[in-house]
Amino acid sequence: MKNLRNAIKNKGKIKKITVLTGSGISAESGIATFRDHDGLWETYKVEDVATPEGFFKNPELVWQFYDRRRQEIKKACPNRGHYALAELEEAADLHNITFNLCTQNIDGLHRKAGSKNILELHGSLWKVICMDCKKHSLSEETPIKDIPPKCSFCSGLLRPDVVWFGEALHQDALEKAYAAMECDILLVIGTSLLVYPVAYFPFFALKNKAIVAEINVKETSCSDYFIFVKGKAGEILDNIVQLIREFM
Ligand code: BV8
Ligand code: ZN
Repeated sequence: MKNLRNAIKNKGKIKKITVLTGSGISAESGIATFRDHDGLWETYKVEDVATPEGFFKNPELVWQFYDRRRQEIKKACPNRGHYALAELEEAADLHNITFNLCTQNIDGLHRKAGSKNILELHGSLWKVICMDCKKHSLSEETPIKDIPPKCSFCSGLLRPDVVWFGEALHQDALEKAYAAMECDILLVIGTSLLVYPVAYFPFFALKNKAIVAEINVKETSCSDYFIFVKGKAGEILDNIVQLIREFM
């Protein structure tokens, strides 16, 4: 924390703060991450449940995978880490500091905790798209009665409105995310930084002379490039937010 304090002290006026989160921030809410020892990719093969080819081959299996996550997430509550970020956004707003929260998570817990300016880079578990009429809609039925679910307008097959491997992120989300990386402070929280193009983002921030602090329970392959703060998001984010507020 001392390195972070010194970096912020020497930074001068803070005008823009960005946060980038991954599944680790929801771990203390009881939601499985992807690549930890008990992660989702231990039980399911990525190509079967998180690619368009997998969905085309077996939409039922893919919907069972997402329905199981919806059931888990429906029962989950935001943890102190989510709330700390919502409080940081509030404090930033009060001090006319621009705040962006970019998340790879699709669980909706940041919104539940009160965060407002959220960019869901990989989509949302609670939104669906019809493969036929392309209608986008909200879908909160949990558990899903008829798997795979059909469109109530044209009875076409519905898919989760998430970005699978091999699918491009939505252009506007990408543009907004790159713009958000031009900031004074970037907090990278609970992500292994193994998925692209999101894994590039902290390096864009570095190039823009941002202070990049990585909060994680263990070092990642990128930790040497950032100010690494070891700890659980739900336990240390309050202190980090407190530290940043001192310099607002
Ligand atoms: C694309 C779906 C191109 C929704 C997900 C270079 C450039 C571009 C693409 C690629 C590239 N190289 C390779 C690719 C292809 C691929 C890719 O990145 N592959 C990787 C595996 C090598 N990328 C893509 O396919 C992307 N698409 O670029 O398309 C294109 C362009 C034009 C036209 C067509 C195509 C799409 C990537 C998105 C894939 N979808 N999810 C869902 O089901 O959730 S990715 C999936 O991984 C999730 O979204 C997840 O958020 C994301 C990242 O995982 P993490 O969140 O980091 O989770 P993980 O378990 O890995 O780590 C958890 C961390 O938390 C750990 O570090 C742990 O220590 C920590 N932690 C645990 N507990 C705590 C904690 N930290 C703090 N506190 C705690 N308590
Ligand atoms: Zn339809």
